[in-house]
Amino acid sequence: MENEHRSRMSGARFIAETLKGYGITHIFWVEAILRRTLVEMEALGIRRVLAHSEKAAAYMADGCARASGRPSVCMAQSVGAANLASGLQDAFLGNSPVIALTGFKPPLAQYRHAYQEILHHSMFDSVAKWNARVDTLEQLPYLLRQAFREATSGTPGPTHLDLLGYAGELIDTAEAELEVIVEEPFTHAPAFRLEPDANLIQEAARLLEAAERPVIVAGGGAIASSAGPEIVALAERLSIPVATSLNGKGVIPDPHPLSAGIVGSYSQWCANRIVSEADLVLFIGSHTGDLVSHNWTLPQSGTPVIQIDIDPRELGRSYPNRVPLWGDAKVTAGRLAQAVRPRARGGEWTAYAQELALDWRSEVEPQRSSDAVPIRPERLCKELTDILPAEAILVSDTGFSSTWTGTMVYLSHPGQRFIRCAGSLGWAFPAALGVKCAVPGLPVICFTGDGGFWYHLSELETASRCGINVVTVVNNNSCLRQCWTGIHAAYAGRTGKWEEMSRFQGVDFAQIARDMGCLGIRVEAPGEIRGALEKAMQADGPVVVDVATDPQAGPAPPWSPR
Ligand SMILES: Cc1ncc(C[n+]2csc(CCOP(=O)(O)OP(=O)(O)O)c2C)c(N)n1
Repeated sequence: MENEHRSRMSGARFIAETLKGYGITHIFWVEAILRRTLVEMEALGIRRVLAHSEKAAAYMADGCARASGRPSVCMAQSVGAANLASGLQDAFLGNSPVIALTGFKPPLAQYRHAYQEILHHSMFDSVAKWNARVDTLEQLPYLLRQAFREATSGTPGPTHLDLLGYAGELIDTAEAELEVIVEEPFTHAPAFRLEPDANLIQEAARLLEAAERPVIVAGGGAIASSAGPEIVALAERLSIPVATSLNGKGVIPDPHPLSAGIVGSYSQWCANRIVSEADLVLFIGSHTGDLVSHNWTLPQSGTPVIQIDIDPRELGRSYPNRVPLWGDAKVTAGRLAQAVRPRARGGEWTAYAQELALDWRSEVEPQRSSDAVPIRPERLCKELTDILPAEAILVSDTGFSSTWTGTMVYLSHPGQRFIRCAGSLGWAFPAALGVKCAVPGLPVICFTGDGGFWYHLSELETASRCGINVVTVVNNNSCLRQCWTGIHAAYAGRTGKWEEMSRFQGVDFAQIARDMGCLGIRVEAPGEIRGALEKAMQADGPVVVDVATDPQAGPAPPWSPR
């Protein structure tokens, strides 16, 4: 940080060069924010993706970050800040390194009814790991680098910088002596691959060797750390079944004999049973929240637990740890795999776990191959499994969408990836656009219900305008199907217009897609799905495959030990 490395430059130039240096390739925003910076970005070759809402811009950045393993940036002006904050919720829940930039009016405008201005800063407290205000350009170099450090280190997550000026203009038009510094470790997440304590590795290895019914539960942290090969190696050395959370799907290929399936509330019953019967659980990169544990009933209380996490504050949060392993998932699973003495558990446990997984598959196969009209979502998932390219990324919305894709689409190639909404309905479509921006050469397929797709339909125009060629498959049952059970329970036998709480008018999304400049294909019979998907995968533009499915079809309720 010698003075001679500094030069006089505008905030705009500084921000654009710094983002470029950190590897930012795309910017997702809604006008009007940091206009001069956007001009500088164009000159530096950063792709500018103008979205139709701030929430969608945040989702795009989120998808881009999750797919690339690098920070991604979204921006909004002051009156759009609340919308942007609402969009950061999924990045926060999904541990995604999104950096959000907003503007705020100067102090003299505050507290006196300034046009379009509220105190929005604290809205980011709940959705950002770190939330700071930039009052002068001189602060910016420190705070911008801090935003990257905070986003990428430990458990990744969103950060927010609020810049002076409703559009941040008092920062980007200002000039100062500045130096562009890029700290390489924080250009990606994980920023550091922390080594675990060697003694604790030995302790964990002995416990794993001695257990009769061990199981691994791998979460999103395992995916973020690319720990799949090490986890599979460890599992194979000790013949340990591997269950995953939805976020962990893909850690082990679905057809692998040690794959136990998806555990939790949106799950396959085989995985829930295997985890409930385990005598030792190794959590790897899992937040052990209510979804993966089916409301903390899996594993059963009292089951010994070993946990690997990049953030020591997670070790034992919901399950006291027999051995806590603070470290990067990939490195730590690799160390464990080296430390254990191979044990072919040939015995009953592995065979039993395999049998349960196969039983689950046989049980759902009739639905997966069903020729029924209207189409069963399981059949749609089977067709997706069959056409999914070896390097494809499947992006799923929340609710039944993630249950259908998580449990009924089988990933058999190590290059196939699954990225799922952390909970905000409507996330998948804009997020998939961000994913595609991160990996333009790979096929990206979005799976959403119609309820989810309605949220951000306008981004079809963005996809078409910016040439973001995502294939969006709409499981169109003209209703919010997941809500039916709760709605019927609320009626508790009373008569009334329950449909008003969840039914939509039937709409042909393929037609809407065509009107927005995309290719639209409507599917109404099971036999048409395959051809439609193949055509979509070959298309030279964004595609919507609108599949009319059976509103009566819902996944089986989760298996519970209670
Ligand atoms: C922002 C937000 N609002 C509401 C919900 C609650 N919710 C979860 S799933 C769901 C219905 C989803 O409907 P659709 O996308 O059509 O899929 P389906 O259940 O019909 O398969 C709703 C309303 C949510 N998860 N997120």
